[in-house]
Amino acid sequence: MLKLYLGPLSLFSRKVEIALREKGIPHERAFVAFTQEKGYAPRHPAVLAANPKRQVPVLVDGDLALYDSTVILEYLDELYPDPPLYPATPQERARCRLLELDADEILFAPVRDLLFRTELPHPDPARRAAQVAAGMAAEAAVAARFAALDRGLDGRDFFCGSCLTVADIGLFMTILFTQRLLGPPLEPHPALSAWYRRLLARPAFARVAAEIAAADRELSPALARG
Ligand SMILES: N[C@@H](CCC(=O)N[C@@H](CS)C(=O)NCC(=O)O)C(=O)O
Repeated sequence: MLKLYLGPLSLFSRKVEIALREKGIPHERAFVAFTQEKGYAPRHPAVLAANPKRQVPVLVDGDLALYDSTVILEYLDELYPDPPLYPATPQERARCRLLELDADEILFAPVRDLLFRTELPHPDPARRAAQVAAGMAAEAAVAARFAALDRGLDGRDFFCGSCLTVADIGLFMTILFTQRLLGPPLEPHPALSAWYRRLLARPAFARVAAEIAAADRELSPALARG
C-alpha cells in the first residue's frame, strides 16, 4: 500500500492527500513531528532517507520513494489515471502545470510573510515591527493576486476547464493558507470565493481543511489570538 509521510500543517503534503482522496487511492498516512517552535526537528528518518531536501511530503510505493508534491501528483495521475487530474491537450496541461507552479511558488511567496502569525510574538520589538510591515505588504500582494485569479476563472467552475485539476488543488491549498493566516478575505472576489466554497464542499477538501483547523487549535495558539 502507498504510504504518505506528511506534516499536520504542511500545505504541500495536503495537496498530495487531496489527490489521493479525490482518486480514491488506498493509502496509509504517517504524520511527522511538527511544532511551531522547532518546525520539523527532529526530522523523520524516512524523510531523511528519501528526500535530500529533508522535506515532506514523501510518498513511498514499494521500493520507490518520491518527494515534491508536483512530482508525486504526476506519479499518482499516471498510476491511477481515473479521474484524471490534468486536462486533455498538451497546451491545456502546460497551462495547468503553470497554475500549479503559480500556487506553490508565486502566490505562496507573500504567504510566507504571513507565517509569523502562527508564532508567539517575537521578543525583539524591532523584529516584530518588521514582521508586521512585511505582513501588510504581503496582504496587499495576495489581494492583488486574488483579483487576477478571480478574473482568470472567467465563468468556469475550475481553473483549467470543466474538471478538477492539480491547478485547483494547489491554488486551494495556498488560498486556504491565506485564510488560516488571517490574510485578505475572499468575499470581494465573487468567482474565486464561489470556486473556493465549491471545492470546500468536496469531501477530500473538507477533510483536509477540518484537519488543518484542528491542528492549528492544538499547535498554533497564536492564531486564535488574531
Ligand atoms: N516543493 C516542495 C516543497 C515542500 C516543502 O516546502 N515542505 C515543507 C512543509 S510544507 C517542509 O518540509 N519544510 C521543512 C524544511 O523546508 O526544512 C513540494 O512541493 O513538496
